[in-house]
Amino acid sequence: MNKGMEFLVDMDGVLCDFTQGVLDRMAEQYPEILRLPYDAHTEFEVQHNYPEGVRGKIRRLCEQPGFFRNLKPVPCAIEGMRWLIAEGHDVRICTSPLRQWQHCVAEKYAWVAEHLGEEFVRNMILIRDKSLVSGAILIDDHPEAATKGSKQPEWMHWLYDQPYNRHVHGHR
Ligand code: T3P
Ligand code: MG
Repeated sequence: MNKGMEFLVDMDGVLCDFTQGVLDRMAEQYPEILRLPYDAHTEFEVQHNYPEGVRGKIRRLCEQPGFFRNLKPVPCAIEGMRWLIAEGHDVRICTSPLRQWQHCVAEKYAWVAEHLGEEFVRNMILIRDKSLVSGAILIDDHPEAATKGSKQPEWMHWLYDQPYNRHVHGHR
């Protein structure tokens, strides 16, 4: 019998450094926009940390080809995944594609193949409503991950620390 627990692990903001990916593209493409330090990003969507006039430009950076493919792993995240797997847990990735899915979907698969191995790609669930997925624990950086879906989720939300979720009650 499998002694492990069913873990669902989010990608952006947990395994892949989405915010830094946007900051790097801002530096290259819009050096005139003043970039905030990483920890000053207190709004979940990166563009909402910036003045209204530049939000559209910032939002579209993550729709560009190569954005998701080239995100850097969050420090220790890959090691953490390998540890959970080695401990005998049932580990799946549960990530939402952008509505602008054209590059994002295939690039998320390619990212996992590179960082966790081709075999692990079969453990990926791409879905916008994570409340529909079964599992014991969802590790996710979204402050409202447990309440924004259409159903009461089966899983417990473990909030992955990021500057934009430190206001959440019970955050440690
Ligand atoms: P994930 O479910 O892997 O966290 O919205 C689609 C994905 O993009 C979703 O991925 C969240 C992520 N995302 C951010 O993390 N920050 C943003 O500002 C935007 C626009 C998306
Ligand atoms: Mg996320």
